[in-house]
Amino acid sequence: MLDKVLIANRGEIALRIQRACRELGIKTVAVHSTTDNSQKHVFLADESVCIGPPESLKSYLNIPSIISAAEVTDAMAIHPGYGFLAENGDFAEQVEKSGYIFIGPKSETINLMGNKISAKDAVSEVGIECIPGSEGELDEDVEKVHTLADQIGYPVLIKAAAGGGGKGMRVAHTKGALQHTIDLTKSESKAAFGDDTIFMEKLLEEPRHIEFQILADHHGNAVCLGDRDCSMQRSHQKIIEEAPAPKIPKELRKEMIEKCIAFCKHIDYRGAGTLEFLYEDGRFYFIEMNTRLQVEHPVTEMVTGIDIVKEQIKIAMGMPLSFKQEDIIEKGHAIECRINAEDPKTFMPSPGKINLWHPPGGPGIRVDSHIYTGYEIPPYYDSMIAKVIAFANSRESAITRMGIALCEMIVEGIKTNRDLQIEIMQHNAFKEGGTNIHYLEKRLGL
Ligand code: MV4
Repeated sequence: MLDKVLIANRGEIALRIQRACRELGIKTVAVHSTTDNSQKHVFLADESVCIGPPESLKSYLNIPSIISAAEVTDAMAIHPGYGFLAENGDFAEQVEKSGYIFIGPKSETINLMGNKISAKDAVSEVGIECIPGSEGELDEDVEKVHTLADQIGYPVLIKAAAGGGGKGMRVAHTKGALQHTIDLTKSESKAAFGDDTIFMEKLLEEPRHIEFQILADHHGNAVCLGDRDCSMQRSHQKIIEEAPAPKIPKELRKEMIEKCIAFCKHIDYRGAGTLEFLYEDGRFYFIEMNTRLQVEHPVTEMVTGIDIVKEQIKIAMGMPLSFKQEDIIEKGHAIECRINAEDPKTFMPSPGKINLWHPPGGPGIRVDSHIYTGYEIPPYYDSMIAKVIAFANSRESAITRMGIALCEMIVEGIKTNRDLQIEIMQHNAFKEGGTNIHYLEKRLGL
């Protein structure tokens, strides 16, 4: 039995993980930077440890400091949340080598999926389709590269193997631009990740971003909790997610669910994970896998009734999944709006003191947030301050509920993207469902 978990994160997700621990009767250790000593989850934790100064590199990314905190508090396991060290294979390895349970997959799995080339190779083995492109690493031979690009057809994308989430990626529209694009992507990747391995893909021009949530235990069981549509984004920051993804043919969806499960079994995956796809012209193409809990996990929880964070912890304890694929009953529709402390025009972060906070409520409304009246948003971290989730029987009703919730929400003292979210709930294209990844930027005239 796990009796104490250290939560190596901050903000809403630290609070979310803490609540899951409580339900399981597990004690919690909060770790925090000096500036975060007044975080809600720190107040509520059984124990807390300051792990360093405000800068993430010196606190939430400081591996020795976090492992020391586990030692002094005698924690048994570490939950990394999302961001920070959640997909750092070295961290997972050091946690396990130090004698603690890492609540997540094996470090080898994190590394396998961290490299976008090995990830594509791995999913291909179970028949998951990838975007046409180079077979693995891009050839050194200029002639061969040009021939390949001609075969694929311009525009092509040059991606860094070590990249992901929009980092280390460039488009070449013509043969003339190709070599320069390759050189640039290589040098940027070397600087950012210490690795200049790149690959080529055909550019999909108007895809949707759809992902599948999976859970797998240590006993060879794997399930898929369905899909989410995360196409509403700007600058690679998702702002709205929903489950299930609208307008996907039923049979195709079922086939994808089966393939995702087969993949988890194939690589002996354990824990929670997400397979990300681009969806265009009725086909799914794998792009990457996230080996962690995601920001948008609540929409899947609302439509399946499954607590993904509790399941993660139970899996880490070695417990088998308590349900089978056929036990999962998806019901209704859920939408999540991310509320960010940012300037609505420039999208620059807007840190500062929250003078008043009234979260919305009522049937079908869930608010995951760590803020409170009087809380001061520090300038050092992500600007997301709340997630408003609306659940209803139909997508249409969920949109209506979300609109009402956003209107009744009060955040004073800082600027937020609330009005933008309200506006999107009223857009006809959003109401219609199935907008692509460029919709928001086009709509904003960017
Ligand atoms: C692509 C693509 C179009 N064609 N690959 C961006 C982040 C990383 N996960 C992969 N990304 C993309 N890969 C091909 N071959 C377009 C994107 C992309 C994107 C993907 C998902 C969500 C938002 C996006 C925003 C811009 C570009």
